[in-house]
Amino acid sequence: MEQKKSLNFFLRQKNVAPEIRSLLSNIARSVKYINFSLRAGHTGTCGTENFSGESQLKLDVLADKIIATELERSDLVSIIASEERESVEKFSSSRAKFVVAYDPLDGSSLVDSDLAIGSIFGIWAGDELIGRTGNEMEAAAYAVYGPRVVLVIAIRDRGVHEFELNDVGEFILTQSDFQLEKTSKYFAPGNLRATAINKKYKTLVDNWIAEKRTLRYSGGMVPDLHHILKKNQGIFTYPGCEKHPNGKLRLAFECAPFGFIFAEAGGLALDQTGKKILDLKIEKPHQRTTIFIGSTDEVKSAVNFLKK
Ligand code: AHM
Ligand code: MG
Repeated sequence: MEQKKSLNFFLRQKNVAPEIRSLLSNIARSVKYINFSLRAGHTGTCGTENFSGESQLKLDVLADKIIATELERSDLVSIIASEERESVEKFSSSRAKFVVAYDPLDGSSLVDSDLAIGSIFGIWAGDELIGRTGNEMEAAAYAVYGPRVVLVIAIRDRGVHEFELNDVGEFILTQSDFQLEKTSKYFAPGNLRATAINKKYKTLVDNWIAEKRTLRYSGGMVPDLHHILKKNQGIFTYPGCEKHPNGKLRLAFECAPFGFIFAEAGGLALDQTGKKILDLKIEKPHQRTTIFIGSTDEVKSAVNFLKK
């Protein structure tokens, strides 16, 4: 019988540096606690709004606290930036080596309808987030809270791997070394309201429909992108519109971590102008960017089509 590999065992086998392993195990613990809170039904709104003016769920606030606590406890983190916090927060630790940017509960408006949601993490060495790019990341990860709870981890030059939370609270390897094909039959078109004005975006989506491609779109970036990795192919798009030329999604908390994960899996992430997401400089924590991400040829051809 094949041996079950725990997260830490697998990372050791992959020769991942002890400090990154240790940090990832704190992140895994926070995912476990967030999952407990979700299952315990800590839903409902707080009556407060986050920095971006979005109404906060009790779970948004709780998930943010759980992650911040685990990161501080790791004693390895100098700075955190969270989608639920206006500015970055400094921790005082003599061992501090990493910056972590995270979206504690992405897609939390989907909780009440029981759709899958997730958490996203980006990890940089050092003690500064502003001025950094996704290219400089050491690792990135996301969790999906769906029928299964999985943690997907990408480490620089060591691939992308999936671990599932089992009944006794351990993360066990379920798939290693994700690799994306260059073309795809799946499409996940975000911000379709942009088609009302952007006729090229409308034609792009119409073409995918005419080609009898398969729509897979849940409204949650994490499960939508996880679908692409699991099927080894797909494209997710979130262009801008007149009112929001840079779209909705955040560079530091959402797009750079996923750009890193997809690059490690042989995929690509570009913004609407054709710049690599991994090359974009983080100028402020809540900076937004458009994103086209997934199978390399699909991403290039979609962005080229919109630019024509
Ligand atoms: P959130 O971080 O406030 O939850 O928003 C991010 C989510 C993504 O998961 C998803 O792709 C996107 O918002 C969908 O947004 P919309 O339906 O507003 O176009
Ligand atoms: Mg989000």
